[in-house]
Amino acid sequence: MVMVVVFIGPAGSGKTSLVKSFGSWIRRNLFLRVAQVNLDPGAEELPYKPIFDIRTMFSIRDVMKKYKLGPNGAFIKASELVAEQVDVILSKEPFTNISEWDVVLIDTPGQMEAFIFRPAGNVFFEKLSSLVNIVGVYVIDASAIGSLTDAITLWFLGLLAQVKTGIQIVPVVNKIDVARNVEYARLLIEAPEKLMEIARNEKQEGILSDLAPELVEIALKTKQALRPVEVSAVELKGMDELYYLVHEAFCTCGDLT
Ligand SMILES: Nc1nc2c(ncn2[C@@H]2O[C@H](COP(=O)(O)OP(=O)(O)OP(=O)(O)O)[C@@H](O)[C@H]2O)c(=O)[nH]1
Ligand SMILES: [Mg+2]
Repeated sequence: MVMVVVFIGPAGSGKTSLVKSFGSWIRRNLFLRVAQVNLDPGAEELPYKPIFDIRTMFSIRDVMKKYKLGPNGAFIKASELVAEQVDVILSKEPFTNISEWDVVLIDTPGQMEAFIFRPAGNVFFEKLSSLVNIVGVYVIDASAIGSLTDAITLWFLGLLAQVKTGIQIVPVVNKIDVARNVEYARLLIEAPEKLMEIARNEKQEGILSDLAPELVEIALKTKQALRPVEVSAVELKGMDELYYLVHEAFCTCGDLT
């Protein structure tokens, strides 16, 4: 059965780098057939050769020109175009010959507020998951976690992406080679409620410590049994761990701890 993996995450977290590195690693080590897909109309240069590239339909520059929009407006418009043309996208390879692939890796724009959190964002995920099983990988940038607030914000963003897309999402910590606070990055995945406890005990992070009890409750209610997977797309670290995590996520009986 084909594994379709959608990489989502904030701007610059390493989605494109991971689609490239993870794809190459799977080909080289597992000898599987990997198709890479680019759904980011704002991408300039891609480090991999996509089987489908949204820029063959429109790029952000095209959208800015045609609709006289700035870059942010163009990303919102582009997400609407993806929704309108989802059937056209799914009528192209690798979606039309999906059974010929073992793994399909989908790269998405970093503008999560345009691609995921707008109404049009659901259309693509709903349509794709009605055709094949998909798993989302939420890419967390380890170099972006300095403070407790950074970690809690990224935890929340992942939770919201899960709620909005309705697909199963597994988190991965990328850029472990340049991590600023590995401990917070691990807790964010393994035991987010402990981050909120720290906020309460330290009483340093203003409103966070006031909200800590409620945040602990949400963290416990939404907690998945997940092991923290730490990777580096640049140094090709942790690719085997990522593969096993994604593979297990496809099996509903998988134990992700
Ligand atoms: N040190 C380090 N840098 C990384 C890693 N992964 C990505 N980068 C760098 O982070 C920057 C952004 O990487 P991209 O792969 O373009 O990130 P993205 O999430 O696709 O970015 P957008 O599509 O713009 O949202 C690039 O300079 C990458 O070289 C990593 O594991 N370690
Ligand atoms: Mg990218």
